[in-house]
Amino acid sequence: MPADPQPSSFGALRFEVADAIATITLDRPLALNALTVPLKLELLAALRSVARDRGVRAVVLTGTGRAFCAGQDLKERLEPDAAPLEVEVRDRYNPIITAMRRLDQPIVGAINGIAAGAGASLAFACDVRIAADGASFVLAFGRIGLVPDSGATWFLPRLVGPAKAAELALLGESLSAAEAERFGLVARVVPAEALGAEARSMALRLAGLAPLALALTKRALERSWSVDLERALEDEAYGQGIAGATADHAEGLAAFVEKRSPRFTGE
Ligand code: T3D
Repeated sequence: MPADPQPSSFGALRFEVADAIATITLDRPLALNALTVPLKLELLAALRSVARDRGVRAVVLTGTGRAFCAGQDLKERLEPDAAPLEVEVRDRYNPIITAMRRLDQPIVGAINGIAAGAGASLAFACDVRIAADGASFVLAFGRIGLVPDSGATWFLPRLVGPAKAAELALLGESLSAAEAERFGLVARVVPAEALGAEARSMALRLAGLAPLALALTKRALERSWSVDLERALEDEAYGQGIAGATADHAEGLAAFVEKRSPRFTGE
């Protein structure tokens, strides 16, 4: 497996950090931001860069042009030296999804257009999603004789419920942004021209919160799917012990009493 490229060498992806927000933009608009091997490596490198950077407090993931991401680049897949499917999924897709879910910082998915196949999976792996009014989600895997991957079978039932998940996964029907909002898959739908500002505004709100509390909350929500109530209660108590010992908690209390906005530092 080639070494991870450095952020400065990114070619099919734009990676910018400003105001404590990292913006990762899939940038192959002519191919609807379909995922090639280099793009997957760039995406993983960007996520790892964010994981190392305590100055980044929230992430926005989006795409250039009329699509969020059309999933695997199917033309690349036809190349004679393409890796076997199982290897590609295990070695290149799964680490991206794992990196997204293990990231301490919250990820806002700014779903600017169609999210198909593994592109939909990327959207599902974000912590919250805001969709442009023309966006849609389609588990296109079945249309080419494949099974949903990159976490789609795990995320979708949890996000929209088992019945809708089965319908979307088996029939491969498209889910509009409005329907996605109705099923709770996206937090809100906004006009396309407002998407960037809305996503940035949500990321800024998240960036202003206490980073450790957010990271612990992400983990607790994730773990809640695989533990019983007693374990979840114990996890919450444990998390509260850690969060309660931070300077940020003291700052939150002081700000409340002094009737001012808290300034969280991550300490
Ligand atoms: O390694 C592995 O294979 C395992 C992992 C699999 C994970 C997966 O993601 S499998 C699912 C892969 N994705 C798809 O099956 C979606 C394929 N694309 C489409 O079905 C349609 O393009 C869309 C429904 C997304 C959009 O349709 P439409 O009509 O709006 O656009 P279009 O004309 O089909 O596409 C515009 C261009 O983007 C076109 O290029 P061209 O002909 O003008 O040069 C098209 O070929 C290109 N494009 C779109 N999707 C892909 C793509 N090129 C490569 N790969 C794509 N996935």
